[in-house]
Amino acid sequence: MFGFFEKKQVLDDNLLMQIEEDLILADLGVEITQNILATLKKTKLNAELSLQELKEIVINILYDSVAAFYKEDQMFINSTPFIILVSGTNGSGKTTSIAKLAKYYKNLGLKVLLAPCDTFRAGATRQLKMWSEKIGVDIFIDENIKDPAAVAYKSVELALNNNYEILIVDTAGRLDTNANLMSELKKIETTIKKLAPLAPNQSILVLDGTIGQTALNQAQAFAKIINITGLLMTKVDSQARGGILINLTKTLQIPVYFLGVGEGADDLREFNLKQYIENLLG
Ligand SMILES: Nc1nc2c(ncn2[C@@H]2O[C@H](COP(=O)(O)OP(=O)(O)OP(=O)(O)O)[C@@H](O)[C@H]2O)c(=O)[nH]1
Ligand SMILES: [Mg+2]
Repeated sequence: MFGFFEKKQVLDDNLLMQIEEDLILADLGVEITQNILATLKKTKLNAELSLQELKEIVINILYDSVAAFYKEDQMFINSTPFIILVSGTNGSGKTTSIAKLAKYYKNLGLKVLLAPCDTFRAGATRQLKMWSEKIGVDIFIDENIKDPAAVAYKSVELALNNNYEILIVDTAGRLDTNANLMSELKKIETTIKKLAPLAPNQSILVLDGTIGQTALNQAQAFAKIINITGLLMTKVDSQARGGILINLTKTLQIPVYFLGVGEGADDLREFNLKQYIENLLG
């Protein structure tokens, strides 16, 4: 960001415009961008500004605008089974991310069960089963059940009766414009609550990191139907460069928990807000 900046420059309208353009291009969103510009105008108009000073102002505003949504131990397991519902559009990386999360929790010494609630796409259950075998965690399988909410129900029951500490629920990919599939997702959420009223303990929306600004609309649409509590952005293998994650948290008021950085089971990173903002500024 701010590649155009040379040594020290007088902060005039022209420079402000260039800064604004860069902030918008970085997908930070209008509100945060205007906030940064207002601060610059108020404190630095017509002053000589160095790139370092500019970066510091931007870093502080970015951090302050979303830090409140990032708490320590945000994925803390406060009850068992700790039920994580995973949703998102087709091919966003849900199933792969579930494999990564399963491994993450298994490595913490927790007993993990997977629920294959994608009964929609042929082969989806098999795909999750293959991951479960690879990672060495359990999966609920009943080929006769075709209703995803029923698979969810049975999986929660199994988790409750067998002292599983983590239950991760895979769901079919769906476009947020498909009302039928969105209400099916709502039904899965409601059904889980029948056996575990406080669940899902986390409801994670998986967003494809390559779709840019579209992620914002997707996230808003999902959040209207179910109670999303956190985000996982996939395919940011070559660094999530844009500011879209800040924009997402600011707009939806929910944190990003994890980043997917590859196709393997170990390619999961806990999201670090400070680091992300510093990388963003380069
Ligand atoms: N490079 C990269 N590829 C990923 C990442 N996460 C998932 N993928 C790939 O994205 C493709 C889709 O992944 P899935 O996990 O099957 O996605 P899904 O959301 O479960 O797909 P549906 O169930 O069909 O909606 C696969 O080829 C994955 O290997 C990631 O973090 N980085
Ligand atoms: Mg899937």
